[in-house]
Amino acid sequence: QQEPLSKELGPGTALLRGLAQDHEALIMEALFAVAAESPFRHMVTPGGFRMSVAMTNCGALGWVTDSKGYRYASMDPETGGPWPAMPKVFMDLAQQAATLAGYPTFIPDACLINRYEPGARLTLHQDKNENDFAEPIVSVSLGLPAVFLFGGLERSDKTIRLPIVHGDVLVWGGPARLCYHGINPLKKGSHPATGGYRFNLTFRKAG
Ligand code: MD5
Ligand code: FE
Repeated sequence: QQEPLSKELGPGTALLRGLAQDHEALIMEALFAVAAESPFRHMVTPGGFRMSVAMTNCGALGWVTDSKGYRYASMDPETGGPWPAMPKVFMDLAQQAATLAGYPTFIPDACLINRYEPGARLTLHQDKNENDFAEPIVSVSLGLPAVFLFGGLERSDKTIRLPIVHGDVLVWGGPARLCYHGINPLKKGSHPATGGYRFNLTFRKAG
């Protein structure tokens, strides 16, 4: 029996080590089905930088960035159609994690899927394109391990480094919801479930 509320990360968070492992095969199958419909792409930020992380989405809304800014959109700009539906195994896992963390009414309408290749990283940022910061974010890590950076409410606050591995699920709510965070450059490796990649699913209530 693990302690759901994370002491390392503080109030509002939960670190659920290995929660996604039981359903790993179904999750990977669903992830590849989503990517077959809305492929991974490297988006370009308003500042003109190509992101090293490749992204796609599923659910009613998807996070996008381009020359005009950062936002949630109901259509995939690459396909011109709606994002793929959220697979049931995704929704069930997100709600199970949120419930364990103390957010039993969480119903995500967006799942951003990040794909990291060796060297890919996410610099320190806040997630603030969602409408209601009282809603948590659930994050599921798959494949190669990574080092997660967790800071405070100011960019200059000190950060802690948290190693995260395949199957780990993190829940960010309450006072942690707007904390700065990032992912260190991915190290090269091979994982039985994902090959040379790390995938991360982030479930959000965006609208
Ligand atoms: C990742 N993704 O591993 C991370 C996991 C992103 C992103 O950061 O925006 O796609 S989500 C971690 C997260 C979300 C919301 C709040 C906090 C962390 N936090 O307070 O540290 O690809
Ligand atoms: Fe983020």
